Amino acid sequence: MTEYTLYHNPFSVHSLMVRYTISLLESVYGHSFAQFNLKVVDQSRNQHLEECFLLKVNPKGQVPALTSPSLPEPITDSLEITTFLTKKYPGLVPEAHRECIFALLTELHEIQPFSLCVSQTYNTPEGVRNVGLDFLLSRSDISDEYRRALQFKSQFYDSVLLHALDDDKVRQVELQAKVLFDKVSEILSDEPVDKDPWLFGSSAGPSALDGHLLPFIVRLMDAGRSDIIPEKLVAYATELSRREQWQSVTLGLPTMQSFVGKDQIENLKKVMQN
Ligand SMILES: N[C@@H](CCC(=O)N[C@@H](CS)C(=O)NCC(=O)O)C(=O)O
Repeated sequence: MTEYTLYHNPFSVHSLMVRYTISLLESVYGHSFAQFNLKVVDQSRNQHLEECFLLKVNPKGQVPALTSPSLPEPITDSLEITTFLTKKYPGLVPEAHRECIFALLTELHEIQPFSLCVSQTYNTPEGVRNVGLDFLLSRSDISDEYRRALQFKSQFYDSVLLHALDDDKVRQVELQAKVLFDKVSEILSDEPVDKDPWLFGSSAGPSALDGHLLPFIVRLMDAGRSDIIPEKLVAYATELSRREQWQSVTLGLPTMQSFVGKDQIENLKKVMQN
């Protein structure tokens, strides 16, 4: 059986997208289709900025990342991880919906969830500074190789997150999310939601789009942004998030660290790695 290591964080929406997709794959293929060892990267302790993580796992300093002796190099993006998994295990991409699934997944991943889920209080006139990164870069006792890795990460951070909370960016991301939700609402099957409410209907079963969309919607709901989610999709997410496949990923806890107690977080970190 192929063994993989998934670097993740229990409160990272992109990590949840991959973990929920794996959980759906397990429900299609049974637990023995591949082995995923989980490693928690505690971003609140800057573990994503550690030398060995940046040099050996993901130079972008983000989760999720998938490694395996069977891979030539780590896969460092949630959509790329899912695309790789569905090539090997195509059960979540029914042929009839393939094109639609990948088109909407691509659109979903053009949306920056940070802009919708993080409080404006983190913004400053210069943007959202990454204090941990600035501190590490100010140290004089680090290797040249590590400094170069931190500089790369810093440029990457500035290009994706520094201005993520600027007003115009937030408005743009809200609009992107609404446009996507309208498209998804149109394809969402009209079967009663308490049947299996998968996007393409209960007979098509779970798709990779369900795998990424549910964590995104649940995160927005947790962040108090239900105002931009159509009621039909709130009902879809509420129903799916009660089910075993989601509960086994989140252990029934909210997707935002600020809503979870310190003890629960320590416990989560122990349970969510093997
Ligand atoms: N495009 C990437 C985005 C990954 C991402 O933004 N990860 C966040 C957590 S959800 C992260 O690690 N942020 C820390 C940082 O960028 O410094 C993906 O889809 O995997």
